[in-house]
Amino acid sequence: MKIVDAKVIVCCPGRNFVTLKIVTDDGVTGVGDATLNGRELAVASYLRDHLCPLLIGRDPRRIEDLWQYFYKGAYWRRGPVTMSAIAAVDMALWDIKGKHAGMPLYQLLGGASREHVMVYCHATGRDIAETLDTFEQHRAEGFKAIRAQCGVPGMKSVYGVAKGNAAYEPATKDWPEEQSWSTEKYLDFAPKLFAAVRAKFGFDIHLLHDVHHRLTPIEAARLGKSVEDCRLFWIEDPTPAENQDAFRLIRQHTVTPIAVGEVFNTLWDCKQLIEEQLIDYIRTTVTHAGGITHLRRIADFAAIYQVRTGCHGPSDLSPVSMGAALHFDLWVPNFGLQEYMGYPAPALEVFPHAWTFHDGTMHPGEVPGHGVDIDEALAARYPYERAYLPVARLEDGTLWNW
Ligand code: GCO
Ligand code: MG
Repeated sequence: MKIVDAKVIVCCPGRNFVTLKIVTDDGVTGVGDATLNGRELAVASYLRDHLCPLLIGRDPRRIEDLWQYFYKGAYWRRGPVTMSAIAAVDMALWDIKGKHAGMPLYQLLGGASREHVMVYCHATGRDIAETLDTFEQHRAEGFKAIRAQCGVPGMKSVYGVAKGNAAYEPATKDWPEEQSWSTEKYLDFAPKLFAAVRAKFGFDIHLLHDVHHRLTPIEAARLGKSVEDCRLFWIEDPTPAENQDAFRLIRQHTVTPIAVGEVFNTLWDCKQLIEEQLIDYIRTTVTHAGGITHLRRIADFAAIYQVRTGCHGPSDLSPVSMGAALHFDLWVPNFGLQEYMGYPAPALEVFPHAWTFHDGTMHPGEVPGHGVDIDEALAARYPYERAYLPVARLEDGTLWNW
């Protein structure tokens, strides 16, 4: 059995996605997601110019060996571009293996550890009243876990809040949006949002929140401590995590659970966070952290320290990544929660998928492989459009963490 074709498809059905499609000599195909929001073409080139030529003629069944070949063989290890490209190859090969075996991916991993996968969605609003309204809508849709984000009085814009009535989409066409940030205003306001959610909905629903890297460790400690009564499921990315030591300080002060890792690419980015039990949930994804092959290693390592998974699942990872993630989630013993932000309607048409949503949970389906494909003819009708993530500045103009 041999790989006879490997092609990269870049399309924009509502937002940009990079997809790798691998074809074998017996006609079986597999697809993988390689989307890196705002830097899509860098991964497309890494795949087209460097990995795809090396795939031709290889045995697609040797997933582990090809992973090691591309990881160790590049000499230049890690990083989001490299690891997203390797992930796309890995995801496509697992898809092919499942199709050959006639089994859904979760069966190849070891079978289901649960009946279904609990997912969380986003409730956002310009003010508390609007956020409570969207929270209520999502609760009515069946969600058992909801993330709350809200505009902050005195700040023009803030992470996680959509403009107008559109669904939240951080990337803007042609040029990065400049947002402003005030830690003082945010820290004064955020506890009021969580208290309002608990006052209205009680404690019988999981409440989450994303700080999106904006605080220093001591500020994050203060936030976690001040909202303990609201019993959040997690606070996400309270401070940037390049310096893993920083989380020790947060841990000394608060028992609010912490989720980190959507920007991580390998186990090395979170080794200390996990080993020292400085976090509770690891958010690495199939796409950005080297595919099923590497994500499984991260999860197994995390399990030893009772850290659970909480995979990133934004609309800027393609439905292919979502499909693979749901198989992983159904299997992984130390599953915590899966993010499901949803997709623009055209994206769901371009990527036919087997997954289903019911009552706040998802299931990857029983189709062999990961159950997500790409309609290439339809994809061709949505050409790439350059887009960037925003940047954040403090009120005096200093560039801050977005
Ligand atoms: C999340 C994330 C996203 C990211 C986005 C960047 O928790 O879902 O923080 O909103 O900002 O995926 O591409
Ligand atoms: Mg996040």
